[in-house]
Amino acid sequence: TQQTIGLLVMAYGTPRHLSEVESYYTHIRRGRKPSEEQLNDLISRYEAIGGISPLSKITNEQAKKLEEKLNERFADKTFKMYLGLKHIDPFIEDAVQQMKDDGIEEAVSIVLAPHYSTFSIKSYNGRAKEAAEKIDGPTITSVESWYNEPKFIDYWAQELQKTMAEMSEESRNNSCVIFSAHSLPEKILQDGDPYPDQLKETADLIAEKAGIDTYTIGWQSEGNTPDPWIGPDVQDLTRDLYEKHGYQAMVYCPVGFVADHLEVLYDNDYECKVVTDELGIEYYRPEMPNAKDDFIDALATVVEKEL
Ligand code: FEC
Repeated sequence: TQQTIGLLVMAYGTPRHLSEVESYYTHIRRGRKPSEEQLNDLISRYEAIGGISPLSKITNEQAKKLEEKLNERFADKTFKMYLGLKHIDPFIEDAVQQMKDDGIEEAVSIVLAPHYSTFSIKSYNGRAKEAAEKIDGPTITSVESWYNEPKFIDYWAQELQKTMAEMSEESRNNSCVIFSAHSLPEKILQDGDPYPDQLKETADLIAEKAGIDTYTIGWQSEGNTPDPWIGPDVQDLTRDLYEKHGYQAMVYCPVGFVADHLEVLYDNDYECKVVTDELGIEYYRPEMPNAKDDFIDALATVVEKEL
């Protein structure tokens, strides 16, 4: 008989309607309600990208296609996908419960974010395992990171080359690529968190593959808290690079994310563009992986290697 394996796909989650923004934001803030001002600020950012984030639809599509791709690859196994979100339903714990209810004994999990950090991947995987232990649920094998998967590197190298090909020769010769990920509080660095090194390695691999010499890494979307966050922030970095080198074009590659969502559509496409417009230089941002076949193929390869 065919073995059925649970495929637990975990992702950040996003409100599906503006009415869900408050509970979502409260969950991100670990139960503390945002102030009226903070809430309105977040709502206005969602409104600025068209009313609500496309992330929910994209995450569902990515997860569904990954399940299909794995089922095509393995003749002797059946993968059944369960979506588990960090900050909105279906929560990670709901997905684990559903696997148990469906009689799943073995599962493999992957987070739709490439780089490992104690603040991100560790918390997703920890919640999944804890939930499974509590209910004597499935045994879960977790992918810890996939920031250097060659097919993932190829995806970005190709998109970056496409973007470079759209530029005039003069702009191309006067451009700088900024590879970025979500910033995290600086305190993670004290315990040797691998997050910044992994971002650097992703950047080096993509740049090498794409034949890019002028690039750097930066951090974006930092939270609204009093602690210091890892920098340089991409907006400050843009100004700095322009002042020092006079680049005529900036190419933003938010490789710490995998979809079009608020942190890319607003923090890059609006906020970084405000800076490039002010400096009178060109703004470029290659297409995000979303549910494109090459990217899903990369994720399937990552899961396959874990089995
Ligand atoms: O709705 C959308 O389209 C965007 C969804 C979204 C993604 C995302 C990814 C990451 N975050 C990470 C860490 C933090 C930390 C804080 C934090 C705050 C927010 C807020 C919103 C939000 N994040 Fe997020 N993040 C997304 C959305 N994030 C909204 C709250 C308002 C704001 O600060 O802008 C700070 C929490 C605190 O207050 O203590 C830390 C990391 C990632 C990338 C990895 C992953 O996807 O898990 C890390 C997508």
